[in-house]
Amino acid sequence: MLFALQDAVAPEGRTEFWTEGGTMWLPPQSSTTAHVIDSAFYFILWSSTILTIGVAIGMGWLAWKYRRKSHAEHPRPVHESKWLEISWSVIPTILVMVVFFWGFRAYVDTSLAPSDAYEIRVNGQKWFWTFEYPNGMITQNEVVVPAGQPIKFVMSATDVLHSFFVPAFRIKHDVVPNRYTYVWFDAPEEGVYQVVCTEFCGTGHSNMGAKIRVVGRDAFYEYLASGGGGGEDIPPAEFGEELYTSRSCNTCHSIDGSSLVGPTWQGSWGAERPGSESGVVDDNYVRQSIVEPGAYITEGFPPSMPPYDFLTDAEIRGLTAYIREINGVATAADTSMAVPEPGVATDSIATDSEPTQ
Ligand code: HEC
Ligand SMILES: [Cu+2]
Repeated sequence: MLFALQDAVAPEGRTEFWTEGGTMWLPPQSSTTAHVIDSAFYFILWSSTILTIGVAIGMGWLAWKYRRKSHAEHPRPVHESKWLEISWSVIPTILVMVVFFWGFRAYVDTSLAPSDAYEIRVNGQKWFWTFEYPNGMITQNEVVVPAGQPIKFVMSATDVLHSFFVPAFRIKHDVVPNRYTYVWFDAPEEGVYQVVCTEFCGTGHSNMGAKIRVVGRDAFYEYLASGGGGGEDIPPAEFGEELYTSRSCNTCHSIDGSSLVGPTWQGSWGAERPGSESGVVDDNYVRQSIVEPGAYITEGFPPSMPPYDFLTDAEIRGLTAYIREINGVATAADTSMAVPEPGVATDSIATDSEPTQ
């Protein structure tokens, strides 16, 4: 059973998860509010540790001291001790009040986003995360944000309950269909931070991760202006291979012949699709399947593919080239640079010749 569950996720499409740095207990504190959460955690951890050890030692000592020493011995009745009773009521009350105010402060700090926070919409779906910027740009499983700027995520889900957790930022919140929930953070350091889904949401749950890339302000605006695109400097089929994971096609389409939520791409090129406009899997069929999946439903599969109408032409071209490549029918244009660098002859890229300079 366990193996069957693992097999349901294409192995080549597995998300890498990692943590770096931090202490034995916790990952590094990479947001401005992380230390409030940690200090409350450490206070509870150490006061519980001290109390537990104290109670255990006291218990052992009393058990030893008041053990029955002979059969003739009769225990004397114990009378109340006011001081003892007051202290075991008052000390724990003080402790829990400290924990309450400490925790409340951490809660308020992490729940109320500053009013100048930059808003990004987040959508959770089996089994990937989609991010939408204020300018309409959409990315999957990766979101780029500026360092030193409060960022507010307005989150919702398409299908079932998910939970958005960024360990290094100490933020975590349920992501629910038909309702908005929020998290915010301010990450002062540039770097890459792991997001995990921490609510069991189906077979692909353990593979439902995303990365938050915190970059400098200039790099961020450059990224926004570029539309998050890329793909200009690699062959289309290679770009398509990247998109296969970064756009989460891999959560539903395998390339090894196994059926996931959607049909496998292995052997699909040129396959007959009776009733569709072109009748076979070709350029137009793939484009329509991506942009308007509801227009034709492949027999035997649910109509559960989300429309990817926000992909650029270059991205659709890349994905189509990639599908051709894994079917062994890639064209020369699929596997070579579409736009040669200025001043470089195309065949010097195609062959392995030494750079002439
Ligand atoms: C949530 C699951 C899901 C995701 C994510 C998904 N698809 Fe699909 N896809 C499906 C399902 C289910 C079908 C079959 C039903 C249909 O035709 O809409 C399908 C059908 C297709 C087909 C037609 C396949 C055939 O053999 O007839 C293509 C091509 C396709 N998807 C491409 C993509 C691309 C490219 C991506 C990523 C950008 C993607 N899909 C992401 C679920 C998904
Ligand atoms: Cu999930």
